[in-house]
Amino acid sequence: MMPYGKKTGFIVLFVLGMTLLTCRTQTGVLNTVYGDNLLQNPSFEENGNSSSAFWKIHNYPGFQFAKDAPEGGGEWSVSLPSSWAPPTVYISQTIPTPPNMRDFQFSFWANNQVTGSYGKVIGIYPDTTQTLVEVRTTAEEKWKQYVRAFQLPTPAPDSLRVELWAAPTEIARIITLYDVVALRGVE
Ligand SMILES: [Ca+2]
Repeated sequence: MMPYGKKTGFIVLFVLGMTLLTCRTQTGVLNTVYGDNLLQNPSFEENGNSSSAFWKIHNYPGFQFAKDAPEGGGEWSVSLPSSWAPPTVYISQTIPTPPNMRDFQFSFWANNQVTGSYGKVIGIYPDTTQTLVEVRTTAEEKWKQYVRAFQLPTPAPDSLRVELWAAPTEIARIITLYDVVALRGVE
């Protein structure tokens, strides 16, 4: 019969081994499918308060938030009003292009009353810019997630700018809510 100490040691080692195996599998899934979100403040909030940190607001002095968010999006979202065509109101965040990354996934949640608001990723070169992906939303009047994959052109741009635009419309007081914006490298 196996001595008590040796048996306990075997069980401890077995459990430890299984735990390590499980952790490695979970990490492997995270690493091989999608990397971490490259954007800062993707949910427009910090410690339960709304926040525009890391985002640049264009042509909208009365920047607002809505206490409305999709599942997993905390409490707040950003609220952009419609403007007459061509649209002028948008927010953006620019990041340096990560080295050795070519394939990306761009995703966001939107809740809007009219079709036409859109998110896009722009590649920025020293003397020009290029739209890499543009995702138009549909009129849902409820939260919907939009996901799109794209690949960097060659040569790769110096930086990437994520833009979220309000819809162009003549109807007053139409707003688009955005939340949980993500730009991830696909490995
Ligand atoms: Ca949020």
